[in-house]
Amino acid sequence: MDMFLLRGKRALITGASYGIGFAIAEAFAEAGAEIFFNDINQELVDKGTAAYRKAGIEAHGYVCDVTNEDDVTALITKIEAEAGSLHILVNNAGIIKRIPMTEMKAEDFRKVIDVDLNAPFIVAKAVIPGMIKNGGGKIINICSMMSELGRETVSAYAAAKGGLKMLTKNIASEYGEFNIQCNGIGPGYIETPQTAPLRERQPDGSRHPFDQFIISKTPAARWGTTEDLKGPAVFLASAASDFVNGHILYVDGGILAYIGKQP
Ligand code: NAP
Ligand code: GCO
Repeated sequence: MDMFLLRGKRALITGASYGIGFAIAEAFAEAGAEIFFNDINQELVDKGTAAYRKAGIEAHGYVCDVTNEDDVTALITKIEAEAGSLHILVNNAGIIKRIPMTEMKAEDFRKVIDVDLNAPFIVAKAVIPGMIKNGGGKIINICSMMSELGRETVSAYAAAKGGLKMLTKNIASEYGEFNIQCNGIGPGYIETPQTAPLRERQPDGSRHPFDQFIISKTPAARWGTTEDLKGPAVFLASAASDFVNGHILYVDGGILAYIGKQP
C-alpha cells in the first residue's frame, strides 16, 4: 500500500489556512508530504500555521494573492530556492458571491472568475516547469457540484468551476507526456465557513430551507465534512493514481446520481 504514501513529496495547497484546503494538507502530511500553503493575508497565514502546529505539522506558510501573477511567481521561486520544486499542487483557494445574475455587478462576476479560474491557471503555469524537471507531478483542482449543475445566484461561481473542469482536462492533455497528472475533486455540499450561511438555524430553531433541500438531494442524507475529502485527495496526489488523468472525482455523497427524495 506504499503507493498511497507521499513520503519525500513537497505539496502546495492554496488558500489552506482552514476548511477544505487545511484538511487536505493534514491528510498529505499524514501520508508523509512536506506542506506548503498560502493565504490572502498574514493573519490567516499565522492562524493556519498555528493550527497546523497544533496538529503536529510544521507547515510552511506564505502570504500570496493567487490572482496576482507576480506574487505567485515570487512564491514558487522562493519555495523552489528554499526547498526544491513542488511534486503536488492543490488549487483550493476560492470565493463565492451569491447574487441573482441580473443584480450582479460585472466587477463581482470578474472577481469570482479571477480567484476561482484565472488563479488556478496562474499557479499551475508557475508550478509545471518545476514538475517537468522533477520528472512529473500531480495537480488537483478543487471543482464543485457547480462544475456540472447550476442554481440561482451562483452564475459567476458556476461559470468559474465549469471552466476549472475544462482547464483540468486541458492541463491533463497538454502535460500528460511529462508524467504530470491533472485531476479535479468535486466536493458536494461540505460543512465549512463558505457554506455556513446555507446551514444557519432559523429563528424557530428549524433547519435552514437550503439545508433541508441538500439533505433531500443527497442519498447519504447528510452534508459532507472536510474529513470526507481526505482519502480522495491522497489518492489523486499519490502514485496510486498515476494512470488517472483529466478526471473529476466527485465526492458528493451521490448528489449527481440522484433525482432527490420525493417531498
Ligand atoms: P473557503 O472559505 O472558500 O476558503 C477558501 C480559502 O481561500 C480561504 O482561506 C480564503 O481566504 C482563500 N482565498 C480566497 N481568495 C484568495 C486569494 N485571492 N488568494 C489566496 N487565498 C485566497 O472554504 P472552503 O469551503 O474550504 O473552500 C475551499 C475550496 O473548495 C474553494 O475552491 C471552494 O470553491 C471549493 N468548494 C467548497 C465546497 C463547500 O461546500 N464548502 C464545495 C465544493 C467546492 P479568505 O478567508 O480571506 O476568503
Ligand atoms: C452554493 C454552495 C455550493 C458549494 C459547492 C457545491 O451556494 O451552492 O456554496 O456552491 O460551495 O460548490 O459543490
